[in-house]
Amino acid sequence: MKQSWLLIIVTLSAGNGAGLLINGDFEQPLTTGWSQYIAGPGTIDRAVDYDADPDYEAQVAIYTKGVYGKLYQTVTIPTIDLRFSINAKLKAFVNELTGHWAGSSVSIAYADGDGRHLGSTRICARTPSCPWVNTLNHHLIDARDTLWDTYEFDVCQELKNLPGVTISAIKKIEISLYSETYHC
Ligand SMILES: [Ca+2]
Repeated sequence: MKQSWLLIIVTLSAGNGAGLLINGDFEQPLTTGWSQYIAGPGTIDRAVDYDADPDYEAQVAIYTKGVYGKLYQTVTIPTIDLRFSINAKLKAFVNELTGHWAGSSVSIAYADGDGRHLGSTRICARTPSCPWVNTLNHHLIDARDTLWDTYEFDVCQELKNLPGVTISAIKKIEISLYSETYHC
């Protein structure tokens, strides 16, 4: 079994259009701007042929049970007046539904000045038993399909979906590309 997500480009930009992420188009090695963690069998890499265009895409792919992988970057934000945009392909599969689940996501975590997560928006593909749910602090946006799609929103508008988050406390945003499986 394999589940994965792929990403062409991720941007987080201020009102003046200035980008806040380093290497959000993955044209430089993943060690530029990004950190990564993977527990168990899986792959975090970049390649030009995950999509037909000539540019690079990044991938996090997880192959077996009880594993997660994460490619992430944290930025200090000057304001929540930000525009978030990704072009991503999200997939999650399990071989057997009972007792097994998988989820793949691009997560935007809202954090305080010490990096503590206050809540998140998660654009995701998930199998039926995946425990990711909407709460006052977490908002899920289901992937439209398993094709390349663009997802974008204004952060200040999106925060209306997260009534549990104290907006004035948000000082940082962590963008992560995250896949997780359980007993697959
Ligand atoms: Ca490409």
